[in-house]
Amino acid sequence: MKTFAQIVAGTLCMLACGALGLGAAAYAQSAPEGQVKHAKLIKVSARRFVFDPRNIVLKKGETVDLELTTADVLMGFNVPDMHARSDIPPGQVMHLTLTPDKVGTFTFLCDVFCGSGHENMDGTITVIE
Ligand SMILES: [Cu+2]
Repeated sequence: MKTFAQIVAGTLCMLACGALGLGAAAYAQSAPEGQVKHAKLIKVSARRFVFDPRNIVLKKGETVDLELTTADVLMGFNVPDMHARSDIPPGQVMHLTLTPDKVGTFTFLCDVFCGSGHENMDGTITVIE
């Protein structure tokens, strides 16, 4: 039988886990190449200190597979509002699956320091209805 303390702890955990889920604007999943299928592919290439493309338009509820590569050094691709990120190691093709569930404009950025200019390495994801 559960003690009162165990029940309280379990309830608090459920509340905390629920709170973590709120505020995310997408379901996100990072996976090695070859594991993502049936999603629209969008190629995003990084190099010091830009992403190409810098503006990505997605449809709410439509799953996309972002194919991430870097032309030079290790980069990070991070969409804080969607709780989504992936490293982009040189010579590798990374995949980040997103299913946006909120309309709006969300910033993505490089979160691995890659030199002076790194601070300005960002772009936007615009989610439309
Ligand atoms: Cu960087």
